[in-house]
Amino acid sequence: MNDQHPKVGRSSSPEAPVSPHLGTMASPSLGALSALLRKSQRLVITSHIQPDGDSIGSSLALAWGLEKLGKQVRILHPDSCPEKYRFLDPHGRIEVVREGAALDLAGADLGVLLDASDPARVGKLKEAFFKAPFPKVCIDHHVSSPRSEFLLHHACPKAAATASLVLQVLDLLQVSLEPAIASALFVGLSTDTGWFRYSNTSARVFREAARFIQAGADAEALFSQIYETFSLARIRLEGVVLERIHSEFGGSFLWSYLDRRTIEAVRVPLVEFDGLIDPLRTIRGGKIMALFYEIQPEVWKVSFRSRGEVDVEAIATRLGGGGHVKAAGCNVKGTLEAVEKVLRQEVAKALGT
Ligand SMILES: [Mn+2]
Repeated sequence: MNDQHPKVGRSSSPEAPVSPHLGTMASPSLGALSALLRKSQRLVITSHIQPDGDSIGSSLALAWGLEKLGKQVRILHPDSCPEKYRFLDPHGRIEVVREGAALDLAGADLGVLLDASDPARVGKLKEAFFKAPFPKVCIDHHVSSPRSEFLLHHACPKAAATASLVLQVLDLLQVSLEPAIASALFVGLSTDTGWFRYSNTSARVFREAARFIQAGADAEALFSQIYETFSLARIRLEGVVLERIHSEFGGSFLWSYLDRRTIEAVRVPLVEFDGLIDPLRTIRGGKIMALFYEIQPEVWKVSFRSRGEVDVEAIATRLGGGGHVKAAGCNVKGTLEAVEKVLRQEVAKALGT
């Protein structure tokens, strides 16, 4: 699930001034980062576990852009690409690292982490990437404090997607958008904004989207690839989620669950669970939405969404997870009843009841 995605409220501060060349004015730190990218020759790009449209699109677009400048680029991801995004990478440029596999990264001269900053978020790549001798940079749009692991850490929570930041980098590097790059970035931007519906969908997002379309991204085809290619099993699983919706606190708290037995019976891989919570967000009166699914016996991954003022990040953080005000997640151990109980207490606090 895209729990780590900002679906933050619209910023009240004015947007950065628009420059005709760059589309948007890049920050000095992105300038320094781009200069470092330009100087480097052999780069390793990585991103977070449970890859989403933004991590995949941003990784591919940056790699292709850097290759246009004659650089050698490897993309290493800790988890495999969900089926719906495979079309973006027909030649298998993204290498998925196997557990315990030996990785020779000695020849690289720069590591780039995209769409995350916490080393724990790169899963099984953590050791290989962070212990490698090359300097590391980070390009991310999540709220985070500066981290010593990075020579340069560009965290821009105002950006709707990492794809927006990669666009700025490519502009600074004067890499022109070609259809494949534009499509990959369009996927990052469109999926992180819930196809231009979430509150992070700013005017700037539409300006960037317009550039991607202009450069050859086909919005209809991309939409169809991402949102209209579910397996029958995945849709049936959504049926189970819908059937099990519980409504509590006068309809303010809506939740559903998928237990181990159900998950094993349907044979839908966890990577395809993305979006299962979305229908809960569409119910009138809902303030906090939660979907819990049992990823291991008595270990539940809980995804939260909020509508209105409730901060679900605060709930997730108290339970050892994190995320954003409107989308967050955590893991909770115990029986379904125990998890429900914990959640109910937290929701009661958050709703002030
Ligand atoms: Mn993102």
